[in-house]
Amino acid sequence: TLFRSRVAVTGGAGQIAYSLLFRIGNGEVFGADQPVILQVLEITPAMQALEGVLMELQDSAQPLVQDIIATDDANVAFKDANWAILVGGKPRGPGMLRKDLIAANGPIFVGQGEAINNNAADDIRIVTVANPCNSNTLVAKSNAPDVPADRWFAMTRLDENRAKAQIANKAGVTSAEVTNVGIWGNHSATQFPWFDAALVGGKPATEVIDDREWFENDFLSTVQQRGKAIIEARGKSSAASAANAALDTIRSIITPTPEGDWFSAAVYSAGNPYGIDENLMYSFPLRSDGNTVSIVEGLELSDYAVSKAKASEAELQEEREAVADLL
Ligand code: NAX
Repeated sequence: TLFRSRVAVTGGAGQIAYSLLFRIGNGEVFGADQPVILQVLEITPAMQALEGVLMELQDSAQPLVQDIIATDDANVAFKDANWAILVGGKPRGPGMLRKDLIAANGPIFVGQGEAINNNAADDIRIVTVANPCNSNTLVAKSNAPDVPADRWFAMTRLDENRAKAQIANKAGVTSAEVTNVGIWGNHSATQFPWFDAALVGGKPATEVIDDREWFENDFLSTVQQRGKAIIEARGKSSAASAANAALDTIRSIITPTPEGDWFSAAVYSAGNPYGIDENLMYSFPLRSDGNTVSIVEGLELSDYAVSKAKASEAELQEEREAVADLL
């Protein structure tokens, strides 16, 4: 069946969108036969740059793209949208603390939450990329009371993909062989890329790579600090890999998860079976039946893993404090 999706993307003139928009237009996410309408939001000063991106989108002549709407009005961007990919936000400036970034971005997500609430289609689902993505999503969600809690996702898939790549590299296999990696907590340096249940070619990763020291030190810090390493190498933050992870996230949400495996994204934590604070956007291992996404139950966490998961929870609680007046 044809399902014409209206896909709203914010931050359309930015570097992630420069990869994301074209790949959505290619049919990589919603299907090679599924038409899409792109609804792209920018701030007024970036509308000229966005115009250039639109010209390039037109010049790509992608058969699935039925229409492209460019706007600086969130009510227009989210009108009847089936998906909203929230990429736009204020970047972290020099000397800016995480707390300052949260405070600077909070108000943006109040307005976007309201605009989603008032305009989006009934089946709207939201994936937030813009940092701090967990707390931005919490703010937007709090300002969109009519949108069910299970529609909101904040992206930790790039972290998952980075973790898989590190394990694959160490084991000398391709990433496709690595499954059951889970990201717990915040998309930040406190995230916990959980490796205890990870499999390499179906065997425990911790047996294939018999080096706990590596997992707890090099692996953990490489994944946690990867964003920074890319900025140092490239002079700009990760963009193509971030767009790729956003597409992976959507694909995982709308596709039944392979038997026994899981994927990660931050979801609203109410009712989670792991004793995490119930009012956070917190990343857990998830499964989808192709429509509904749920937290994987019954995973056994070591004391070490619990302490890591709790540390990230504590950071998210602090972030929530910083935006308390917007919730
Ligand atoms: P850019 O600075 O290149 O683009 C951001 C765009 O957002 C700009 O064009 C800006 O004008 C626009 N914007 C700002 N406020 C807006 C608003 N209120 N409405 C609509 N658009 C608005 O950043 P880019 O490299 O594309 O990164 C975008 C976001 O992704 C950043 O917040 C970044 O921190 C975050 N990331 C998140 C990742 C994740 O794994 N969750 C990884 C990659 C990336 O760092």
